[in-house]
Amino acid sequence: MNKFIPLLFLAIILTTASCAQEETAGEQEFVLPDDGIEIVDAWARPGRVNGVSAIYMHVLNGSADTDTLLALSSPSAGLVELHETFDRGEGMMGMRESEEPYFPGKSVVSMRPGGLHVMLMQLNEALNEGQEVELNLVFSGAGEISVTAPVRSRD
Ligand SMILES: [Cu+2]
Repeated sequence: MNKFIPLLFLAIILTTASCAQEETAGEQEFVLPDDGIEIVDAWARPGRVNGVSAIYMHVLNGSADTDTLLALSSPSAGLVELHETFDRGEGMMGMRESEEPYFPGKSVVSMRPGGLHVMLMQLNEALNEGQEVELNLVFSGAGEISVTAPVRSRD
């Protein structure tokens, strides 16, 4: 019985350490817009024709209210979805369409590798490093926003 206690402590320490690291990596200061939504630092992963890519960004909602992402599209992809990453257990990660496309007022939602992302599927062109990909987002409050994301390998 006593053998399990140190193991439990170790598990807690490891969990705490990895959480702290994530927070440090996410320590970035943003200036929220006075109103509406602003998207900063958008970038896309490389992808092949008929393949997939992902776009990451920080979504800054300067309005007082939660905004909802209604639609996504890109001239480079046949299908675009907001995805979330989840733990499938046994060290496997999966992803699925987010059922909560909500962006709370006066806050920043960050899309990062291993987390929330915009998934580009059915690519109609190859996305190579140095190129750019266009993404259109439609929010219920902020309306339509277009961003241009440079394609780059994961850094
Ligand atoms: Cu995805």
